[in-house]
Amino acid sequence: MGKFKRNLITTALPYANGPVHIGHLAGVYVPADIYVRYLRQKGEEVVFIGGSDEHGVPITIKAQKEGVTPQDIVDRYHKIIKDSFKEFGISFDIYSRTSSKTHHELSSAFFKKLYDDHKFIEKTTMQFYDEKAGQFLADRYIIGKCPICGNEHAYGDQCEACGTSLNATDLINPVSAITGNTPELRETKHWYLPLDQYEDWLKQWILEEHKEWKPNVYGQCKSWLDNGLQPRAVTRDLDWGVPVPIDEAKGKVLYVWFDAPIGYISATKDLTPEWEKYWKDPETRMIHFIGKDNIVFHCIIFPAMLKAEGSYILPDNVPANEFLNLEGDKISTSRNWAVWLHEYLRDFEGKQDVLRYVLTANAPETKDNDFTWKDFQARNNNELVAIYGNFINRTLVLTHKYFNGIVPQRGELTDYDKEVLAEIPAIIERVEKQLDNFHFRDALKECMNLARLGNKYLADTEPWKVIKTDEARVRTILNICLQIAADLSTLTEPFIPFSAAKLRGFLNIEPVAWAAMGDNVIPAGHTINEAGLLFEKIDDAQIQKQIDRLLETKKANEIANAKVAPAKANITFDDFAKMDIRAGRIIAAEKVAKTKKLLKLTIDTGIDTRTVVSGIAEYYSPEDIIGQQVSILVNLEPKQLKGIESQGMILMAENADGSLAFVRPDKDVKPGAEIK
Ligand code: B3M
Ligand code: ZN
Repeated sequence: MGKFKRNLITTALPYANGPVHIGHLAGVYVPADIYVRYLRQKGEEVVFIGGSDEHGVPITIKAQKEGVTPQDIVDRYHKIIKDSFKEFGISFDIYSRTSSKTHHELSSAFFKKLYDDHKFIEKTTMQFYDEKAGQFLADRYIIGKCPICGNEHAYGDQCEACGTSLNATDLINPVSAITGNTPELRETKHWYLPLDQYEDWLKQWILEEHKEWKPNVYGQCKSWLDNGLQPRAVTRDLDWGVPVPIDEAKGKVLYVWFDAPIGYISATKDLTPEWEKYWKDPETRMIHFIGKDNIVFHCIIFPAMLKAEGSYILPDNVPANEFLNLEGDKISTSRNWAVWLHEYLRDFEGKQDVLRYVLTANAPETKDNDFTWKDFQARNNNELVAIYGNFINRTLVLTHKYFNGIVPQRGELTDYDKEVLAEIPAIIERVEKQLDNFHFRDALKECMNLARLGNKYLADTEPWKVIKTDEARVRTILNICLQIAADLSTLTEPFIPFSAAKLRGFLNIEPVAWAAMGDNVIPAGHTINEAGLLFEKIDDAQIQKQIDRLLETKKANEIANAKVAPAKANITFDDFAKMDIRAGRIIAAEKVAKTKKLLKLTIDTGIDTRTVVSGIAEYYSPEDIIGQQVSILVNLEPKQLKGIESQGMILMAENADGSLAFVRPDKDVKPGAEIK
């Protein structure tokens, strides 16, 4: 770690306005947790900070939607989110929240210091105001077209499509998210951080001194800095947040992106009285794990705040990830297009590591990536079970079978044994190199190469055959396999900690330090435990259930979003009166042979009993509808359908997805009743 003595690792504070999903896990929390576990195994000093972001418009919008208070919302979701992270083994030293007293005090004092030091500029400007709602429209309360990328759904503070940070007045055709009205402009005073004054310093610090940052992060920073920075308001006309601690600003709160990153500091303060050592000593290495939509806040705005304050360190790196999509579509909370962590845990109990593994193997490190359930299943069955699990299982079973579960003494090594043993430190070194550079996918691939090496060694040496002629040789082979197994438990611990612990249980060993990996980690004569399965196959039915759930969501979204057909031209009353529509009753129903869609219905129309062929077979089965009432147009010209004369038409309402529902009297009426 060179010039540093300790590590401060932070993860973006998710808004406590909904549960967390696989996108959060893949983009931020799993990579951060891998990194932290790796540092801990190496014996480095590290604190791992997380917490909920409980302020800002995302919270108040959600509260308004549900008709509850913002406090209700944050209390509910803080708990759900915190529990999900815990279940997935995200090993925070503290998971805090920005509604805490410490945070209110600290962020308030931070603002006050900048204010007293004349670091802000005050401006009275015209801001969007919604007359009907009776409030200013800060941040997500205003929606319009992004002037940079044309996204129609950009917010007043940021376009999430292109990541640009915006001022509300930049938006094209802005409308209020509360009422949908076009807002008016009203005068209001706010405090601005003059980012333009930090431009030269930021250019030097990022573009010259941090060329090692990931290309996606460096590139975004460069493009903002090249375009020139503007002063940015850090206060808002809202009633939910940290009150601005100056008299003149009564009724205003700090901008959520001003207080939220200070949340990292307050969480550290809640964790330890020694918090200043982490935040003010240049020998601390601070790393922010975030998603790409948060880059501007962590690389430009927060550093400028820290610089203005003067006593804090700056991040050494900001390894932001791109986005994870789900089955080819952008993950979306409002469209329920997500795999929610609490639901995953319900459906795949005890399989946290499978998700951690898949999300890492397929992490959106350099570009957006796609999560599919088929890939999830394949990676579990073909990689975790077939490669890692298979090697461990064979090693343990053979050790029990031939040596009663006692690690055998090795004899003389062949050249091949030496070659295999030499490969272990080489793999460890490659894993390390990838982890040091935040390349978690490649690091995991290398780990699996150790399991592959073990499998190949077993397949090449064939102990199950050799045992018949040369037991001593088998002792050597299994001794080597057990060393590999023990190293695998250490090497994969950052990625799949639950399985690594399980494997240590099978091997009956304590955690091994990173530096102690290699040869002879498990001594001859040591007794291992009864073997179990490290991973289990996931079958098609389990996967299909998830896919079906998504298909249903897609359908529901299509219906919700479908455009209603435009109105037809007016008709006269006489035109309408020409139609003879009656209440009828289905007295018989059967499928029309060799068709998918058609049912042959026998209808009591009150006037007569007649046959109608209706295209409803995909939505209703004959036995379910006999006896039901319908509305029938009785004076429609008869028509031959599949050789049957259809005498009229049943009225149906058609959903956007083509599904059908009967239109019928809402109380039972006598067949023949006129519908008009
Ligand atoms: N709550 C945005 C987000 O959840 C924001 C992050 C704050 S990090 C200090 O993406
Ligand atoms: Zn945009």
